[in-house]
Amino acid sequence: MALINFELSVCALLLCILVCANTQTIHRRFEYKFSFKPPYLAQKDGSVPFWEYGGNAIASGESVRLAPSLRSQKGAIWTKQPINFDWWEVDIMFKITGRGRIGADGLAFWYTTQRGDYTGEVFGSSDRWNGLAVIFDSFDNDNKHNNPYIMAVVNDGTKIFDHKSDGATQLLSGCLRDFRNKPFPTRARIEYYMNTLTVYFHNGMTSNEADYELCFRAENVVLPRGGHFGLSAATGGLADDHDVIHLLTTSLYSTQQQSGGQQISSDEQQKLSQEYQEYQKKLEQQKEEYRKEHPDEVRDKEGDFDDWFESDGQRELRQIFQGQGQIHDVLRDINKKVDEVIGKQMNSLSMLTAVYSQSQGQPAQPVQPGQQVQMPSLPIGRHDWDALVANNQLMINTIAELKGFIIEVSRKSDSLLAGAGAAGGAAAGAAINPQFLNELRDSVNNIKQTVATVAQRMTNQPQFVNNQPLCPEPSCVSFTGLLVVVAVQLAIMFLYAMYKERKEAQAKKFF
Ligand SMILES: [Ca+2]
Ligand SMILES: [Ca+2]
Repeated sequence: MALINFELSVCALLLCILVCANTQTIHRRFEYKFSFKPPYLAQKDGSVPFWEYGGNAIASGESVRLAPSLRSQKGAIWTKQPINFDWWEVDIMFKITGRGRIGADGLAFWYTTQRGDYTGEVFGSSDRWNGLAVIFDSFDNDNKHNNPYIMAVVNDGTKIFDHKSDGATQLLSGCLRDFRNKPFPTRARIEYYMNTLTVYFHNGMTSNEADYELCFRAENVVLPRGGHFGLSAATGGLADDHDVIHLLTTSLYSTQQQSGGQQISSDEQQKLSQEYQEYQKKLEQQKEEYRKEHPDEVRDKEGDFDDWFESDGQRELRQIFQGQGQIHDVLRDINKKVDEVIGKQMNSLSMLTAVYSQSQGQPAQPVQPGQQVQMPSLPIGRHDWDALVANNQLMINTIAELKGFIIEVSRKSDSLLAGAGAAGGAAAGAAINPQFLNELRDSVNNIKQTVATVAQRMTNQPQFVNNQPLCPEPSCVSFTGLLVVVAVQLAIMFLYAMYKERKEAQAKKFF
């Protein structure tokens, strides 16, 4: 079996060389010596092939826990060998989880000339590193509410990382992304190709491979050659679990590199294809022998071709996932639109607040910077204002008239009472003549008419201006006036009844 495997890999390599020599695209090669992934990430003795780890890091078959959710933990994992290619792409799948609303400290990906110390000060690795750090900083040290943050920091081995400012002055570039407590593992793809560093981030809200988003791209990044890859994490007073599920490295080669570095002459090409043919013949022979020796196993192996075709269940599952992906896209669009609507509503609200403050005679609330609020024209127009003033004048005049009548009525009732009190008997009866009675009746009628006119005028006037009820001071006073008038009217009726009663008594005396 081992021989067949070896033959296969040699053939694959030869094929690759032949094919790649003629292609124009970027050549990619998976670097298994600089990668780890489940299952069997760690072997039975706990070691991870081609990697070494230390500090508080623990490796299992499924993941590497760089730092557990305990206070002041530090751990890291590093490649044993330095890399032997210039350009690369590293895909990291990780989970940072914790019970707290805030976590600490974070996780870092390294590409450095030397492996870091497991007791280092920067997210579980050494300070003054030479190379690149891509840091996933959970904790907001400078309290600027800008964490969790993803950033790249390039160091030449002299700089000390400034934790107090979360590296704000030292970072090459970065993006604000939440990577804690996500339903699916979060992922980062770090690409260094032709001195351009690009970081993509997958926020772990779906398991869809296509959901990577650009975090940042930085050009003219010069990193030292032949560095080590590493991952580290640390906790502080607050703590998260920092688990890395996989790290997959792919080396990248440009077409020029390929044609320049591995130029194959036509003779060599012929020779290689001859070798390839021979290997293939050998392989076929060996396969044939193997089939003769193990007829049962061979049938099983050939059955593996079924794996290339999907079953109904698999197809259904794939369709469900695709559907979910589409739903996710639609939701993202809706989310964007809802944000727009909320923005517009906020704008309207601030405008309304400004108008209300103005109508209350208070200065408008300060508008937040960047928020454009267009002030509308005055809510009460000149026309409304004129109507209001005219109405007030009318009220004042009516009240003056009413006052006059009330004084007159009061004077006459006073004289009536005085006459009745002083003379008495027949003398009192003589003092009250029918003319006076008529005058009294006219006065009462006048008051009634005036009150009716006022009531009519008030109903004819607009009650509301721009939805605000009109209740200026004079109109409120007129209501009190109305009450007074009613009271006076009652008094007059009472007096008249008294007067009538006396007259009747006098008449009885005469007869
Ligand atoms: Ca921090
Ligand atoms: Ca911060």
